[in-house]
Amino acid sequence: MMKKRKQLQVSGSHRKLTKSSHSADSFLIPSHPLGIKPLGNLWTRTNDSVLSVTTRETSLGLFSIFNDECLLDVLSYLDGCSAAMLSCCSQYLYAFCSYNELWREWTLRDFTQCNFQSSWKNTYRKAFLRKKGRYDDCTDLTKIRCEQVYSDVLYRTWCTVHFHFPSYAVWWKRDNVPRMHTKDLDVDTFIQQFEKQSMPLVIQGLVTQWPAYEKWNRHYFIQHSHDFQFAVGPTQMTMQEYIHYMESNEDINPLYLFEKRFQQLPFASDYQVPEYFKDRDLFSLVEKHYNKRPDHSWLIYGPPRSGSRFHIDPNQTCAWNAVIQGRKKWVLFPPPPHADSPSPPGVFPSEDYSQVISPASLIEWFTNFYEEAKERNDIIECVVQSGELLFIPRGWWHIVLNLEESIAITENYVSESNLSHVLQFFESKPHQISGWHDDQDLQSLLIDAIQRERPNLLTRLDSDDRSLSHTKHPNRVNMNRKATDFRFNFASNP
Ligand SMILES: O=C(O)CCC(=O)C(=O)O
Repeated sequence: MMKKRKQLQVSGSHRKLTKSSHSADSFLIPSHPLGIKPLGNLWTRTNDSVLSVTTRETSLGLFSIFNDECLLDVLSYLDGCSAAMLSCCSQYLYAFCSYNELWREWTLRDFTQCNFQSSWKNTYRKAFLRKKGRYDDCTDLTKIRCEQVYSDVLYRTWCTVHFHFPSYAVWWKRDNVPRMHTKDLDVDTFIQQFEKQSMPLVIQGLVTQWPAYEKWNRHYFIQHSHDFQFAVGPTQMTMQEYIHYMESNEDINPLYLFEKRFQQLPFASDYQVPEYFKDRDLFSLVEKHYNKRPDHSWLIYGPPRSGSRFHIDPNQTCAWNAVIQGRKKWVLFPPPPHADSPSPPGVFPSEDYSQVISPASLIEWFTNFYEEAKERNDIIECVVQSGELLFIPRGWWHIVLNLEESIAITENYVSESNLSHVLQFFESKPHQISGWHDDQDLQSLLIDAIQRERPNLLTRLDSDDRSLSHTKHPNRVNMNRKATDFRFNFASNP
């Protein structure tokens, strides 16, 4: 069925979004289900524009002193019940109290388990009634029209989700990551030319050989996971619940399934660690000797618009990300050589890199910062297609946006190429070690396991480092190792 569209004018902030689409449809903007319009429409209305201005003030009362963004911030301190009561007061309050992202926030905050219904508002209401032991009143809520409400903030989020996202296609075209077919790439070439050179690479012809490539889809996942509770954002869902959420959500930044326990499920045997990484991961030596290791392997599943905000992978590890279904847009920036090197545009790490502030949604980053990012000559970007695998060297910034419903496997590892960085990180930032749920010191276990299995590797690192320390390389470790007191002294690790 064709979606009903209505010709509307758009405000300044929308014009930019609309320009990125080149189709004749560009000027046909769909109407909001509650009848909310962009602010620009207020100024071109002839009859009742004065009345409409008054409507915001009278309709919001004391709340009208806040601009739309602030008002949403203030409302986020409420809970669903107070918001439901407040929304009875006026059309504007109803419109703001219906904002999808607020109901999502309240639901995820107030209920540990949530079975997504047709919207976050309905999900909240049903979870609330269930908590009160009421199973009778579970019909979906009727929507009230808000024809007098003009708000860019309310309109833009909805419009981006339903209309603009596919029109960003022009952005996805840029691609400057080298691609190699596995038949033309032996392990040694990979190590020397990509891993050691810290160069991202797309490898083709590997994932397509896995049973997962043929088998993995919604139905197969449901069939083979039953009641398993997958980690989905801050909550948990069965696969069936998550697939229902993926199909029906209207979130600008949909919840992402990121599950490290998937190795317990039968379908985990449908892929194999590629030869470039297999038997090279030094954390597997820790596992061999101590029967534990940091988290390293994840199943990733999400709808269009979901993905990962800008970050650097934990513990200075390298990673690979294999796309089994869908397409992912990646933007990467190399590791900062110095602590004051520029971060990606719109991304603000704290001084010790333990926290990163960036736009709340991926689309917001692409809308507001991608053009600036494109001007940087160190940007690396690509769309990884299903059946391809991306190698991400240690320390690279990256943002990942799913262009379609996408399934991927990712694993992080430490090899000879990044061992010195990993050890340096453990030494300098022990409180930032991630994915390690044990009281024992990970650094000691890693060094001990390497000493038992690959003693020459530590000797080699030591002598490499001694020669480098003569050149006073600013970020290098200066290692003074004995069997029991392996220590690093180093400059801070960005
Ligand atoms: O969303 C993705 O597929 C990328 C995941 C990622 O960046 C990571 O695991 O570090």
